[in-house]
Amino acid sequence: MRWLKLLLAVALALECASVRAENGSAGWLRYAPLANAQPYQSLPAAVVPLDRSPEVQGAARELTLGLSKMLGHPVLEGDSFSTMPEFVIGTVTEMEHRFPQWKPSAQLRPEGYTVATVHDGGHIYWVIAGADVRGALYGTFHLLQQVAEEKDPASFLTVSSPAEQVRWVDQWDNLDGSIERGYAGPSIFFANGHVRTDLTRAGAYARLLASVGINGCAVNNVNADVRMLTPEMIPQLARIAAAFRPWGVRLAISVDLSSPQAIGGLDTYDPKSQKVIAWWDKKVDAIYAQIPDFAGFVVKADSEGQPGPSKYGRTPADAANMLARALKPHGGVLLYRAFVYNHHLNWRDPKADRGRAAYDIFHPLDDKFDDNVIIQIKYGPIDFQVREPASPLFAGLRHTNEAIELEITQEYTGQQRQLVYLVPLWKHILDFDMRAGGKYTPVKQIVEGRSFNRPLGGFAGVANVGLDANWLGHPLAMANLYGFGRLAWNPNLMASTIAEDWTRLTFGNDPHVVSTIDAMLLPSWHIYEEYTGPLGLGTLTNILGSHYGPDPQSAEHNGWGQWIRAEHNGVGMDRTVATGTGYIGQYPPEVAQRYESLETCPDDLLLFMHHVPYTHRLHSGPTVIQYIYNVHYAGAQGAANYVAEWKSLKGRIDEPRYEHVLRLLTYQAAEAIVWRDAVNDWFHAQSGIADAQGRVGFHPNRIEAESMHLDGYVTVTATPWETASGGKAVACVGRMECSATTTLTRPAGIYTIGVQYFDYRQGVSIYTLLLNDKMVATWKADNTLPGNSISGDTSTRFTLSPVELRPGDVLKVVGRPNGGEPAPVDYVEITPAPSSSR
Ligand code: GCW
Repeated sequence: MRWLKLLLAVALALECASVRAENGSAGWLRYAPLANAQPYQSLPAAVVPLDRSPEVQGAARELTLGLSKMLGHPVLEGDSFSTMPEFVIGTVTEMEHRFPQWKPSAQLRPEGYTVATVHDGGHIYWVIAGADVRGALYGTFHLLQQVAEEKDPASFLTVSSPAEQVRWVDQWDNLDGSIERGYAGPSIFFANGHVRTDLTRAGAYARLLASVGINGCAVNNVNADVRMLTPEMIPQLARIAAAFRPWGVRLAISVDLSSPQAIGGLDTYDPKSQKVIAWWDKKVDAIYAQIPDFAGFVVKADSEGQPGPSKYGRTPADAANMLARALKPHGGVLLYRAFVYNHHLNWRDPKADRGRAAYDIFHPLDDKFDDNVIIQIKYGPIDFQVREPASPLFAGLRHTNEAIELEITQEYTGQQRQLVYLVPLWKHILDFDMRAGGKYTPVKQIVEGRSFNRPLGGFAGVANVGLDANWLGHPLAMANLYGFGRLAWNPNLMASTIAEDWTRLTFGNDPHVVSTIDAMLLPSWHIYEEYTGPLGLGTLTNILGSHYGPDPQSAEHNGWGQWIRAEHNGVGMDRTVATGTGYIGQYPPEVAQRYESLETCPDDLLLFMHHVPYTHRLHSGPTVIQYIYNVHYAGAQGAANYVAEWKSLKGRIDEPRYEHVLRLLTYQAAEAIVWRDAVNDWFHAQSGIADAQGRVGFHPNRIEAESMHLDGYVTVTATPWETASGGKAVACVGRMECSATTTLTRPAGIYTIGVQYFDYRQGVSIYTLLLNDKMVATWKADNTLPGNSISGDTSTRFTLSPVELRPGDVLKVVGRPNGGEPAPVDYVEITPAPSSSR
């Protein structure tokens, strides 16, 4: 017995230590044992579900599981006749029946909940009552999260209703299991043209989504596969719907408008054709026969090569209404994406402007859409750039339902290899006051349906989680998925509140951990903007390929319309009404006036709205060109600081997640330097204006590989040139091994040696660093970066510190190519080691 007690104590102590190894699969639902469970000992130790719905049954299971784990004593399911204190979960109606003297303290909207205490028969019951069964589930998760954050039990008592009705995530999963713009492994839903047999992860995903109030998920790519609607697929989709159902997440799918022709054997897909209409009606009936709670369709049409109504001279309203009418009798909704534009624009035409497209196409159709159609609008007029203004279409539709589309997957914001907490960006857009009709009309209230009195509205977030254990690849990226759900429920929450909640749930309540991680999350959007594309330029990434590394030139001279119009004298898109594309005129007058004038246009959108000389002075003081240089240095420094900040957490969080994040942040710090130098060098070349602080193009600590003594290595040019230091690098082609050697001249001292090299997606080259013929380091180029060439997509750094160096020391980099990767090297950088590392 003594032994047993001892064992138990040891097990509990191990369990209590916040440093248990974790792989991130639990997300923010870890239910880690509380450091001090004392304040919660008075909570009931039994849970009673009042109905048999899967949602309420699931809620009861979740509560018993979560509380048992956190409080360290068993919490069990009770029975409804017990007179012991209990948690009671159900709908308001059921609760009023059980406790006739009780009423919710405020009116709940659908899916809302209240958590309250009821005194009955001398006992205190904790009531979790939903407006409906989903509400009861959301209330349960709310309570669990309050406990996990060690909040005062008095704060558990609340009344809460969702602001938005449609709170969906979209997944861009393909039937072959790949995910468009997914950065965390293959699809959790599909493989080899079918729905996966094992849908465990789909259920686990729905649980995470439910815990932040998400109520729908469109599971396949908006570039939809016509096979989604084949008779064989529908029962497979029904299995996903079944995995979602206990968590109140309704299944939706994206559809291809040409399906009646592509798989239906019709000779047309004209939305006005009677046979096409009949085809869709029948198809929708067939879906509902197997998936009675099916949520609806998402449609991408006439966009980036997708078929659409324009083929028959029909409008988006014709197509949307046709589908909406098929869905309507079953209670389904139709989300039609406003991301419709011509990607063959004429770059030479100064009036051409992709930014105008959504408004130009959809504004004239306002009041033509049925009431179960929702227009799904990307937050900005271009495409999820690091900064854009709020889309003018939000104020351009006043008789049409609207949803905002946000991108949780970090397509243009570092692809989950870099830390970018996107909630502040989303908040910035949601809080933006469009001044429609001269009134306070922030985007958040428009999509809520409040501003223009619409029956429906909401949020759609492109999430793209994958089979990676931790869902999104970067452990810190989960703050974005979490934050999306929280904002869709309540867009008035502050970014800092969301960050703190997420951090506590994900890494525990140690105040140093919480304050450190929050201090990293909160400025990270701005830092990323600084070292990529400031002043409204957009991300300045390679828009023709990976959307990852720097490549400002790729924006120009093509039909995609992400132009920045940088030339020798100036930069920026002139979108004014007076002299430009007229885009600014799409905003309500007060906003338009602010953007139109250089006097009032905010600096952070200046180059989105205006073309100005590089010497134009910003409101904040510096010239445009000097600002570009400055913030690239500031941003890269900001990214470098993350590493030190994170290191202060060693031992305070579990080792696997600590190490994983550290690796990513170390990589990010180096990638920020690649961005800094590429963008600055490119603007330097364009403008011919020197950096007033003498930094750009001047790197006294660098030794370029091409200037070293080369054995086997040959000099090659990077594409684009600015992504290698000095435009050049060396590659080992046709040899087993190559080397680059240099004799150092730096004064004796303690240094950090950085070797900048290129790590292709393919191949695992091996590098060795020798000092005076003695090996000091060796590493493998085994990262999976998005490219197979010498560019900013693949540039990366190996760092060794501290190293003692003397003048005359001989430093040699040896590269062994592998699998088509020629062990390329850009430069070696030797900087004094920080005193802390010595
Ligand atoms: O941002 C672009 C992406 C495409 C995507 C498209 C869209 C699914 O690069 O991959 O296609 O937007 O939103 O439809």
